[in-house]
Amino acid sequence: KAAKAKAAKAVKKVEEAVLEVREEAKLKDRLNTVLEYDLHTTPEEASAQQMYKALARVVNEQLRQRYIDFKKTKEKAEQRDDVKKVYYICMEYLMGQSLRNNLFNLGEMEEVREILEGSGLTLEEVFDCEPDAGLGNGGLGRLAACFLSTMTTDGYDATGFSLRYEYGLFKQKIVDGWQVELPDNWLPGGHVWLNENADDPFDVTFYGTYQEYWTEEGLKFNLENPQVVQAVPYDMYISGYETKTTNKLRLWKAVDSDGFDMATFNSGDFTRAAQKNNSAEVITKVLYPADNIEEGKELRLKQQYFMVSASCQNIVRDHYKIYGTLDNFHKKNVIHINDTHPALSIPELMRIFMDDYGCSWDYAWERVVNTVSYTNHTVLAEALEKWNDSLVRGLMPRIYVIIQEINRRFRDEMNQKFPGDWGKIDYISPLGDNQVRMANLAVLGSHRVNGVSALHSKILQDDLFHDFYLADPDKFTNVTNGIAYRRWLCQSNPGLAELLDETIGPDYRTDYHRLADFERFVRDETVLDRLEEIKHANKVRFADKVKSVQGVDLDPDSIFVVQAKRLHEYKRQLLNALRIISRYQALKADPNLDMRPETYLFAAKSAPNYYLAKSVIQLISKISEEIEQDPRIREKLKVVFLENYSVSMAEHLMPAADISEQISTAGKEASGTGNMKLMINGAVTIGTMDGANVEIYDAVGPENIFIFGKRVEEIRKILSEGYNSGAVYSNDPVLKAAVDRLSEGFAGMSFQNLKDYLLKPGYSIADPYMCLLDFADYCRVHDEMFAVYEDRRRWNSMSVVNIAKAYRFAADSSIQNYADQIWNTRPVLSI
Ligand code: GPQ
Repeated sequence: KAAKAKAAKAVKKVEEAVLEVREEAKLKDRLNTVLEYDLHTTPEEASAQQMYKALARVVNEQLRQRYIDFKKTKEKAEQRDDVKKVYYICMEYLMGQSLRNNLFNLGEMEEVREILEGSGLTLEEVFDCEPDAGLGNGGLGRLAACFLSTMTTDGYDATGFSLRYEYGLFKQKIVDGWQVELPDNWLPGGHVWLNENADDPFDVTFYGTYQEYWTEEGLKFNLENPQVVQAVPYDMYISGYETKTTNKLRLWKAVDSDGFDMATFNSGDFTRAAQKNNSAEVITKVLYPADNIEEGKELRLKQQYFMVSASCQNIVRDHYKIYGTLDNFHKKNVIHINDTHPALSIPELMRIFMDDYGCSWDYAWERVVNTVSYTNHTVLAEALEKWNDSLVRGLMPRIYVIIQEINRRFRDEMNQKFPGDWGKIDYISPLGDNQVRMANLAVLGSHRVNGVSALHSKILQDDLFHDFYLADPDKFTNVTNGIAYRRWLCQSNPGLAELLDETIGPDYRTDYHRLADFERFVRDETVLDRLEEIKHANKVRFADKVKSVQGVDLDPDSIFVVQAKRLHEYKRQLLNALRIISRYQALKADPNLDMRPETYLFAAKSAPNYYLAKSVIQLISKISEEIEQDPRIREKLKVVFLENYSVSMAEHLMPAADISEQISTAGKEASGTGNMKLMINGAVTIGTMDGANVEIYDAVGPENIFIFGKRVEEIRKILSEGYNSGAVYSNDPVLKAAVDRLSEGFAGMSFQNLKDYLLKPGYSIADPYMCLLDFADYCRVHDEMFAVYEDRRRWNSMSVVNIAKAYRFAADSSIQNYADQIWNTRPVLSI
């Protein structure tokens, strides 16, 4: 029996090897075929663009095949009671480029490199032809992308749902220091990865006149003259690393279901006929470019319901097709709503269960709540979604009625828990002050709620959702964010990945815990020297890139200080700028200051209507401009604003950073994930005790990170006593000089507005994010850090610890936590 099993295993191995050889052979042949028949060229004559297109088509086809194969594995798992389908719904998926990622995951990089040798093209040239799929703003959208990719590597049956925006996040141009937005028309190069499924659309219903009436069978309703919009799915296949697991991201496009309005056209009104078509299709025209802020616009609400309705209908239909019942719906499915943007999933699932499948309220509610879980990503008041009652009622009359019923039952239930405490009940209800409060809806309609770092989850329990927490403490948990390290380390920093292969062996690529083994080399001088060389080479490579896209020269022997993230008051790019100003003033006073040259790299997009954030960009640009005009100073101090920050720029930037700036006001950054990407690439953090910085501190220990600034409790106390930025300013001459310099300005432009912001109460208090309060400590710790940098041995050993301890921030760890604590599911395939 044993011999038989052994033989069978051997046969299977041979079969797999044969299959692999066949796939390889197929790759080259298929590529040649596509080049010849579709693009009318040859491998030798193809342009980089053509080569990209051809490769993308071949790889997409391969993934499609793998997706179909994986379906069989999933079907077998349908009988297992420890496996669920995971649906991750998110308004944003910041995928970046796909070709490199897919070739890397499929193990085809070397082969393609060889194929290209005959063509005179390099891999990089070909990869550069692909536009980023920029279907997200920042951390939230990139997290969704990292999670989907990691769930796939780790063998889960996972599907992402989002929108097929025709235009992703705007392209940023800096004109005279000011951010200007250009449309991101990504589909011409990006659509090769989108597989249209025109024969699997769903109808989404908006508006209409809603009426309820009684019959013998009970309460019925009628919806007259609604607008019906078709949701057409476009599937992007998601590869995992060294696995057969293949998942998909399903992106919905809005299409007018009546198509072209022939009646209007026949009556001679062509323009109106065409416009009608537009009115539906505008829903998926463009991504809202705001991060951590909600504007309450009707089109945005339309986008949310459109995504949610199509996705939920799809999920319920697929479940019913397999099982013929909804009894086990919550035992077989997980619906994860990423922030409150998809929170309408809760009433929409209720609607589908009751109206489409004839279920009772209680039957539906039990299943919906036990299927849905919710992640909160911010505590900023301006980001908490509150929709006008009348907007919701007008746009989705049936959904509004369901929310009213949810609200009524919830208030009843809370009155049992907190009898007569109407203030509290009012505060946590989904309806109140003529608004639909999406966070309350999300919490009460989910069986689990989590924050994205230990500190943030604690703030949710103590503060934002405190009353919910009192009512049901077990509902709340923490899952610290993580990153797809195969992308952010193995792919984007091949030099470091190679060093890790040599020192700790390649197992860390599939088992993130193994990365911790690298700490053994903390005092190994050969390894430390290698690390120094790798970082330097990455800086040279990045400098070349910046030279070619922006025409700016960077000195790879200077220290690279990086702050790359959305531009926000709470992230305090202004604090960084103030410190640079004081550095500049010190140098002006003494141009012979003995120091290693410093390069400050900023990369950030601002929401288009966020005037203050745009001013900060302009300040940074103008400081940069003025310094460039001074030959003595520019040798030592350089400030660069990197235009159009994107996933692919981040992939070049992270490996080149020496210092990671994570300087948000304590309590404001839910987690941060750039901090993790920089850390795993060997940068050392200077940061506040905020978000995941706290856990980075715990992981690396106080000797391997630079912490400054007031803690959450201190800030809370100062705020309650009344924060006076003016007093801080008057008592610190260095700070005062830097702030005063804002009025005089840089390169001929005054920034009095920013000085006013720091010193004069405007809409809120002066200096609401307390840049001035933390300034002195920030400068002190920064000086300390620069001094340590000069001890290259010590610095590189800090780098080793940061890389090794970054295993804690692998998305695999986050996903494991979601699976265990929230989803109660397991992989379909394990690696
Ligand atoms: N985040 Cl609410 C966003 O990127 N956009 C948003 O609209 C909201 C949150 C971020 C958050 O600011 C970071 O601290 C997190 O690391 C990130 O989400 C992922 O959780």
